[in-house]
Amino acid sequence: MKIKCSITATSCVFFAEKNVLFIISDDLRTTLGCYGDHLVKTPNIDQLASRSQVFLNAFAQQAVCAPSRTSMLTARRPDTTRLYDFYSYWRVNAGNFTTLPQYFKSQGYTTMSVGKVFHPGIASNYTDDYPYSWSAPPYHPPSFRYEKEKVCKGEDGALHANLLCAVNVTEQPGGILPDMESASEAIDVLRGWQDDGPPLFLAEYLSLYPLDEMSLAPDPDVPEGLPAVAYNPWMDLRLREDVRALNISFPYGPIPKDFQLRIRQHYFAAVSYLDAQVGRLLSALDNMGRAADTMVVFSSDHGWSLGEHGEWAKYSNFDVATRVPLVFYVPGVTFSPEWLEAGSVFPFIDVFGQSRRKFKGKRFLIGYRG
Ligand SMILES: [Ca+2]
Repeated sequence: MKIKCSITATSCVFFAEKNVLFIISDDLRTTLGCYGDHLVKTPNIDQLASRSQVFLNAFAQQAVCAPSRTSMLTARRPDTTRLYDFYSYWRVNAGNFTTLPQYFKSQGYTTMSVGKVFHPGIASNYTDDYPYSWSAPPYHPPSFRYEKEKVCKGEDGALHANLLCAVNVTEQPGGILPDMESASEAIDVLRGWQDDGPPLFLAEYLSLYPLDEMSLAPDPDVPEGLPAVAYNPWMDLRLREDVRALNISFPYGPIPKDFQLRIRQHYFAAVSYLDAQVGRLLSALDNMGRAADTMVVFSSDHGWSLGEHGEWAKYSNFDVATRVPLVFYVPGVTFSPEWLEAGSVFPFIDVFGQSRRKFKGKRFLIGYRG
């Protein structure tokens, strides 16, 4: 079987010389236990990292989804793909470049895409570059259509399009969320795993991060003398109803401190939720007996500022916005299932049921401090 699967926050590409499971998250900075973060709880990604080579200095070409993903998938910089925004397709606008999945496909692999691998829309010709890159039409989770809808229950009991949006999943349209649908589809592609699924209350993930334990970014102020061109005024946050209601001055803010703490809390909760989706996928892979013949790559399209330098979200060139996790699990190279005395390679770890733990790779010790 030649399968290739990626799951982004959450998407799936598969590639059996070795299968390749390529997981590319969205907007995920290196706020992960395996990158030395002491606060965030990411046991499943840390477990993967403990069996992998972890690259500590990986950076996106640009802290924007479409140029970063197009650059990585064509192995060309944005000044070659001529894409710095979301509004053109490289085969038309820059050159008929072969993509990474297209190369695998040309070598006889079946390549499949679940969720957001290419940036959707005109940047990938409204097809996610199918049929050039993929053996079957890419899967997009139906519930993604509600991304910008009013689905967040506010303190007034009404629904809003908020930034802070920890939801009860059963109350969401369709009773599901896009990452859950993508992870389930990816598992279906992997086949056969009886899946119990993660907890259904995203608000539960907030409980992992009590507000009184949150702190501001260590450098929360806009640097003195910062050239205006180096600053991005985080418009994607300002357009959200709850942020708009704060009437924050443009362009530098700042966001009130109590709201900053809540943004950080919600981001960490979202990272733990992502970790659960990655855990579901990896344990499904393992339960199928494919952990010994499948490479797993885990990365992100760019980072996300959480108040450092007075910045939020993506777009800027600060390292928190451009640095990404990059993890390669290569069976027989970074780890071999025979090295385990017993048990699974990727058992699912419930973040709610575990105390802090350390993972040690047999050959590649990672920088995790519990
Ligand atoms: Ca992104």
